[in-house]
Amino acid sequence: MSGVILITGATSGIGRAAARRFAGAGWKVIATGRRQARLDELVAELGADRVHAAPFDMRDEAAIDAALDALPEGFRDIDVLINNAGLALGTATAQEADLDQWRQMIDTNITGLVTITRRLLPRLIARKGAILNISSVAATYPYKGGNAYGGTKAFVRQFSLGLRSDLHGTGVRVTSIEPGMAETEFTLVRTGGDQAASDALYGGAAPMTGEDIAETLFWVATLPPHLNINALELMPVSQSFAGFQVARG
Ligand code: NDP
Ligand code: 8X3
Repeated sequence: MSGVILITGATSGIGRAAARRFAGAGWKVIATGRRQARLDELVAELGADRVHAAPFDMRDEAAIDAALDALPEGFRDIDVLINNAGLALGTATAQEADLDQWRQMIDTNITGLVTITRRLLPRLIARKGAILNISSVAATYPYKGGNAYGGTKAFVRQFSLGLRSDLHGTGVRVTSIEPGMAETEFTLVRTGGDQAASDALYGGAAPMTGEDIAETLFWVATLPPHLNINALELMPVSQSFAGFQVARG
C-alpha cells in the first residue's frame, strides 16, 4: 500500500525519519517545517518525484492555506496526515514559566494542528484516509515543569478520540501516537539550544529514536483499512514511572 502523505515537522527528528520511511516505501511525501534548507535537503536526498517541500510556520494560517493551494499535481490527493510538528519550551514550574513560551506551544501544538486538520478533512474523507496525531506520554502522566506542554498533548489525545467520533462512518482512521523519550532535537529546542543538557538526558539511556517512531507510524498507516488503533503509547525500556510527591509540614 502507498499513497500521498503530508507530514508536518519533517525537518528533524520523528518527522524527518517518517518522511524517509514513507518515501522509501514508495509514498509521495509532502514535507513541512519552517527550515526550508532542511526540506530542500530531503528533496535532494529522496527525489522531487517522491518529496514535495512545503515550508510554512504552523502558526501562520494563511501560509498553511497557500501551501495547500500550491500543491503540485500528484501530491494533492492526500491519504494520510501525520500531525507531528510541535515542541516543548522550558521546564519551569507554572508559577515561574514564561507565558510567551506557553503561547508558542499552544499556538503550534494545538492551534496549528487543528487548523491543518480542519483544512484537510474534506480530502481525507474523500480518500477514506488516516490521521496520525503525535501526542505524548506527557498527555497522561504529569511531571514537574510539564504544565502547558502536557496540556497541549492531552488536547491532541482527546482531539484524536473526538475526531474518531465525528468521522464515524467515513472510513477515516484516527490514531493518537503517544511516545515517551526519543532522542531528536526535542530537548535542544526545549532548553534553548543546550546541547550538553540534551546529551546528558539521553546519554546511557538507550532512548527511542526518530526511526523507532517512524516505523510505528508506518505500521499504523499501513494496517488493513478495517482496523483502527485509537491510541498507542510507547517508551524506551529504560523509562518508566515514578511515584506521587507529598509536601509535609
Ligand atoms: P524535533 O525538534 O526534532 O522536531 C520538531 C519538528 O516540529 C521540526 O521539524 C520543526 O520544524 C517542527 N516545528 C516546530 N515548531 C514549528 C512551527 N511553528 N511551524 C512548523 N513546524 C514546526 O522534535 P521531535 O521530532 O521529537 O518532535 C516531533 C513531535 O513529537 C512533537 O510534536 C513532539 O512534541 C512530539 N514528541 C516528542 C517526543 C520526544 O521525546 N522527542 C516524545 C513525545 C512526543 P522547524 O523547526 O523547521 O519549523
Ligand atoms: C516528550 C516526552 O516526557 O519529555 O513529549 O514530555 S516528555
